[in-house]
Amino acid sequence: MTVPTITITMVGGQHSGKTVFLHALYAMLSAGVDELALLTVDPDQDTLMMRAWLGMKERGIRLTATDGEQRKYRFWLTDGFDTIADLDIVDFRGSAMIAASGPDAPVFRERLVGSDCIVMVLNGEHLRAHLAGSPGSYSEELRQIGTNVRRALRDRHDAGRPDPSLIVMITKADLLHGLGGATLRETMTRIEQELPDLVTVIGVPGATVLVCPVTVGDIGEREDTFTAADVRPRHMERPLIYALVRLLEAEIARRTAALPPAPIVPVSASPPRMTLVRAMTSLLSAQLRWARAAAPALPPDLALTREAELAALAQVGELTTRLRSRLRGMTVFVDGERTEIV
Ligand SMILES: Nc1nc2c(ncn2[C@@H]2O[C@H](COP(=O)(O)OP(=O)(O)O)[C@@H](O)[C@H]2O)c(=O)[nH]1
Ligand SMILES: [Mg+2]
Repeated sequence: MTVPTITITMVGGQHSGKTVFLHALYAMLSAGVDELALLTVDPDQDTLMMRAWLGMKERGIRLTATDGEQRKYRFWLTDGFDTIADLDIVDFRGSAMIAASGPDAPVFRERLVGSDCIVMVLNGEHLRAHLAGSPGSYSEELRQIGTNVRRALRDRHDAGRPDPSLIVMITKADLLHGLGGATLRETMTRIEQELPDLVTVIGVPGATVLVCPVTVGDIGEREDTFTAADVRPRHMERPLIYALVRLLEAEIARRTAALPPAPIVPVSASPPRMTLVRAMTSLLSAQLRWARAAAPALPPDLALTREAELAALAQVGELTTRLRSRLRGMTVFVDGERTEIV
């Protein structure tokens, strides 16, 4: 059985923390965060990622820059023993978002259009400099991020595909701490006030954008050394959970609206039971069909009766509510207005 694939793409310049984020995310979630965990689809990828991560955590060796090819990652996201999604993430070079930069630029742009979730990666180190009064060169990187994402949103709209979820991830949040004597919370308030001007996508009518600061710990700036005790990743799982919740909420709404009418005489008194995996697969296969326009119609083993569809909706709804509660209090911009997830 194939669980829904969630395609996630990060948009950010070089050294913004994309590769370190992915490794920290995997290190945290391969050990599990409450009931959620990640498994690499390819066992070798687990070895490679953990080797690089432990080198950083235990020996203080920073990950080397991904200046070669883009790297593909494939993870199963599990909830207890249930597999709930198949995550497809590509770690591009920062230069891929610059149109004229070489062979990976067109691949990157096509990938963005096909993504269920776009993560705009804002470099906390550059944001700090920006806030401290030297806006300079970071503006150009921010502009490129905005242009790439707006182009992808327009292309998706033109193709009649559902909007991707949008996240502004602020990396290296540890470096924002203590800026000009301000607390991290005060600094974040200031950043949130300036964000609509810095990231123009936030102001696009109809856009909903999550703001998510993350950090791998107090590891300092690029030349600084650090110890294992300094490496303490925080909030890495949040972008992932948000992407999943948005996708599930949209699908639940779509499937609820498309439910066949209730029969005059109820078919069965109690809804049929099914595994979470089957519920997820059945409900989201339509979304899979969106992703692959040429794919055949819903396979017979996924077609559900009205009762079964209701049961699947309830089951996936419960999962969605549980995951959503982990995002409470986080900042989102809806149509450019700041609000919080309740
Ligand atoms: N202080 C601090 N530095 C970080 C953090 N995440 C990444 N870095 C550093 O930022 C630099 C660039 O990170 P990297 O993931 O390679 O960036 P990429 O080019 O976007 O993939 C490296 O020196 C990392 O050690 C963080 O949370 N805090
Ligand atoms: Mg990298």
